[in-house]
Amino acid sequence: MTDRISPGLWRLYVIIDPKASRGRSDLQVAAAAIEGGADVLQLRDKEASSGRLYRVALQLRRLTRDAGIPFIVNDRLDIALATDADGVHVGQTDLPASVVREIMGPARILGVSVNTVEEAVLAERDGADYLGVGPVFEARGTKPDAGLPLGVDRIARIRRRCSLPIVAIGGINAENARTVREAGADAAAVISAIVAADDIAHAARRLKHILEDTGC
Ligand code: TZP
Ligand code: MG
Repeated sequence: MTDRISPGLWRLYVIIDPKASRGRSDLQVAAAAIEGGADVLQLRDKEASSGRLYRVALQLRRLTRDAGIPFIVNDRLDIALATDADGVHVGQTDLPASVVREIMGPARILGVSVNTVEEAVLAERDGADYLGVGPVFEARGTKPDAGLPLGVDRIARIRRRCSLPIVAIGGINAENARTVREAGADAAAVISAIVAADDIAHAARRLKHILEDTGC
């Protein structure tokens, strides 16, 4: 694991998803995102074989360790443990958060996707370290099964009921990033606005400034 800042201090959470990366390698995209100021990196690949996912995760593990930022694996606790990732991120249809916490112990980071206040309260009880809240805006281009946008009001409602750090996700870009911070999110998780950009490092840097400047 990496010496790490706590999730509440994250601002820019970059998700590496090869389906959105326009043919560039996961390693190349990750390196550029880190150059642009990513505070944490997640690997999300819904199609790779376990073997391929493991190899890519190992590469990103080395890269993030050298950069001194946390590395999170989406969905797959086995890959997270096998590569000594800092944590894992699960959704409502993945392995239950309480089970993930029990298997992986207290030291690694557990992120849980929630859509409602009720799910947020349960995730907190089950041992989550942060909540992924979304889709805040339209995100079906990147996540076909994402529901309708929740809007920033949902962030504010969850903020009032839970003390865990909130990572907003879904359709976040340089135009709307400020609004998620103003609604109470600590960080924004971004796929396409960064990994599909012509200049990934520049896109990351721009978003990072916006998220930091909000000063909430
Ligand atoms: N979970 C909710 S929306 C989403 C995920 C993984 C996709 C976010 O991708 P983008 O391209 O930043 O909208
Ligand atoms: Mg999942």
